[in-house]
Amino acid sequence: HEATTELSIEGMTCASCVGRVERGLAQLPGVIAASVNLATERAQVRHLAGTVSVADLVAAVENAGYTARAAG
Ligand code: 9UX
Repeated sequence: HEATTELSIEGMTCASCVGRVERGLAQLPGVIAASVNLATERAQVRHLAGTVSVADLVAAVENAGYTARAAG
């Protein structure tokens, strides 16, 4: 089934940053959609349960050049 994971992201300063993070997350197998809010520095990731871990999502954001952690 589908699940949503929320991440807190640091380092984004413009709309292009948002696009980089969204594309980085969206290309992971199992991810259905990724939506980043620049103002709140949060990402909501919809994915198939069990296909991606928080660590996978964090790694994708870091590969795009930003810092992420599971949102509290
Ligand atoms: Mo523009 Mo966002 O260079 O890093 S993409 S600030």
